Amino acid sequence: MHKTPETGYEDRVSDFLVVANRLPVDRFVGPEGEVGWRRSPGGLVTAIMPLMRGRDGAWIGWIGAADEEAEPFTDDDGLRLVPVPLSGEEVELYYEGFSNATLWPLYHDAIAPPEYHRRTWDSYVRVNRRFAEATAEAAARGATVWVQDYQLQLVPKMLREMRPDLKIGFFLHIPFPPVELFQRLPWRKEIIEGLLGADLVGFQLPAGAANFIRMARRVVDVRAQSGQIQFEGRTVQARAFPISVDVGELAELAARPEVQERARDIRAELGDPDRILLGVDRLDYTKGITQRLEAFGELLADGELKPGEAVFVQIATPSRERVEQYQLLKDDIEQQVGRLNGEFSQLGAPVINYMHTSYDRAELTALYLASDVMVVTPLRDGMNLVAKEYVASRKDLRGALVLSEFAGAAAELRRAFLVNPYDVDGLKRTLLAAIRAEPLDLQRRMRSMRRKVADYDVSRWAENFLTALRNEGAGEAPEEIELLA
Ligand code: ADQ
Repeated sequence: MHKTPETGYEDRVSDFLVVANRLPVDRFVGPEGEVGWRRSPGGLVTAIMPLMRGRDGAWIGWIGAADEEAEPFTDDDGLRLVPVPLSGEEVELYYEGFSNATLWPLYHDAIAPPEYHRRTWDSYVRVNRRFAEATAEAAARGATVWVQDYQLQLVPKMLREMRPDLKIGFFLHIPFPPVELFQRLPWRKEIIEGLLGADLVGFQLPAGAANFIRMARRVVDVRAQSGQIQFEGRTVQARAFPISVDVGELAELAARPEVQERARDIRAELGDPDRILLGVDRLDYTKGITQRLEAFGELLADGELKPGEAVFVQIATPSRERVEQYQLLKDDIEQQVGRLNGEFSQLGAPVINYMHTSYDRAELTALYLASDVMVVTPLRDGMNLVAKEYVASRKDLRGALVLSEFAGAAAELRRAFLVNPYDVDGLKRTLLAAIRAEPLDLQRRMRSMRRKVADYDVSRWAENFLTALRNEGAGEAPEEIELLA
């Protein structure tokens, strides 16, 4: 498709486009060998679908399988999907390499040492260009484009060069790190300039926006005030839009009799212990899984908790399994679980139930309802949706949330049992406090946290972002920026 001189971009149809590393669908092969696409569950697609209705929306992304080409297609809900192909080598270099072995650890305070390789960077540039080209091909004149996350930080600038008529927004789902860390990146200038190609750059927290503005001042010498950056004759806004969950969906699931029945069954299957502690995470070193299990193990070793009094259920979704740090972590957790169970379990009653698998939304909600203490202790996390999902599903006002101070969610969920996950003694004390809390105290805390989550769910998050992109305004300005600069 080429631009026709008289008409501009009339052969391109979509006026609202989401660009993300992955398409929100999974491929499946039916009983007759036929290939189909199933919508993959996820907050982002749920939030964005209503906004796509009534517009010619399109989603640009990778189909999740290497070396496979697929034509654009429309799914059963009328969403146009535009696949971007990746070769096996690009999956290794752009995705597993630069995105997940460089950017992911660097943006999470270098919890694991980030790797810097020119070869993976080159691939990141190439793949970002391919995403930008696919978007430029599909977007109607003056369309709104919303680019998602750290894998695609160069797309805004590339796309603006190809299509200056577009409105471009970018949202970063993970933290934007402090200058001291970000400046290690050999390609820091390219990334900052890539993001400055957008009209609006959104972050989970005001601190992320502030870090970004400080870094932009350093590397490209821009002027900035109250979240407005002047760059190359344009204004770029940098603001916080804390993401949330689909509160209605979770409330509906939690109210289903079969989900509540399943929650009771889960408790019975675990031997009806006094307290069930639950962790639900992607298997990732940022999530603090080993730290929380260590604290739990010490409580058993100290005799503060008796086996049978409390059971820990840890669910870890397989993730990035070909990246070395993730393989090491998986082995560490398996060893730790084996050691603690060997030491403290009684026959048929393990103290830790560890599941390395994914669950559907109904089963996950049943687990939330079955548990007494939800343990969310990341060492660093952009937001953490599990914490908000737990709150959204506990209409019964029961259950305690133990939450890391270093999760973005802690900025809103101030009535959780907040904890520094690096402090093993603090973690032990906080777990005990949550286990022993009075029902009335738990009710008060849960009521206050539920108000926060109900007031601002994922649809409002998406609407706020898009309104700010359209108008300017909305979102939270990075208030501390003037002091930090
Ligand atoms: P993630 O790091 O993936 O997200 P999180 O926010 O907790 O972390 O979202 C995980 C999602 O996966 C939740 O909806 C959860 O229910 C689901 N999930 C986790 N384990 C599961 C399992 N075993 N089975 C089924 N579902 C499971 C990134 C950032 C976060 C940010 C989000 C959204 O790292 O900080 O909150 O994006 O912006």
